[in-house]
Amino acid sequence: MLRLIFLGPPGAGKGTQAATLAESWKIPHISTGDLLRQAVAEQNVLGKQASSFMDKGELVPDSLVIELIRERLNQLDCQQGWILDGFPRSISQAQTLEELLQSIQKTYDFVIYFQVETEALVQRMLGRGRQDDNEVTIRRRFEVYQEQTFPLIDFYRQQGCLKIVDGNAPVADVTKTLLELIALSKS
Ligand code: B4P
Repeated sequence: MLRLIFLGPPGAGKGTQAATLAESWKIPHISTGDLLRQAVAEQNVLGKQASSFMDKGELVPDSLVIELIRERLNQLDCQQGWILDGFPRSISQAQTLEELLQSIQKTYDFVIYFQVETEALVQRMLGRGRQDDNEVTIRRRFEVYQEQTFPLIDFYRQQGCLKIVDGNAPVADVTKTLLELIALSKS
């Protein structure tokens, strides 16, 4: 059983690492970014509401994202754990998650904060070439991160569950560090 929250700036490697760890632990990788992009691709009601926020680099409104995550965490495959990638992204989302987990009598093992230098982040995202990876949107995503997501580092530090990982290292090295952290916490 493993429940993790991945926190970090845009392009920090949360999705990259979550995919690898989820596969080795056989647990779902729950990325709000991926779920939202899927809704946009399907052109469903949620996707139509979310796309304008995503294209501008803004956070999608809590009312939409929270419902999405509530439904996902209640699915059967989440019984054995999960990795939350990109949620929560604000103090209000973190508080909602605490309430949600309490209501289903679950908690998370710890929160991993991926620390990466800003210049490296910009280069990574420009190299990735997703629809929201243009320079204007990237700049706005960093501002939104500083304003709304960065305060979560203190929020989780105060709860004593924050682990900081150097996300500047090569992908395989970051994975190794994460696996060591998990092994240590389970020993
Ligand atoms: P996300 O999909 O979460 O996008 P991200 O933060 O840019 O991605 P991530 O950190 O996972 O980077 P990745 O591994 O791909 O969010 C997109 C948008 O969705 C948001 O702007 C927002 O609008 C909306 N949204 C999502 N969640 C929300 C929420 N909770 N509330 C409201 N709105 C929400 O890595 C990036 C690149 O770096 C890749 O190309 C990868 O190959 C490379 N890379 C990774 N690790 C590396 C390493 N160690 N070294 C070198 N390169 C590396």
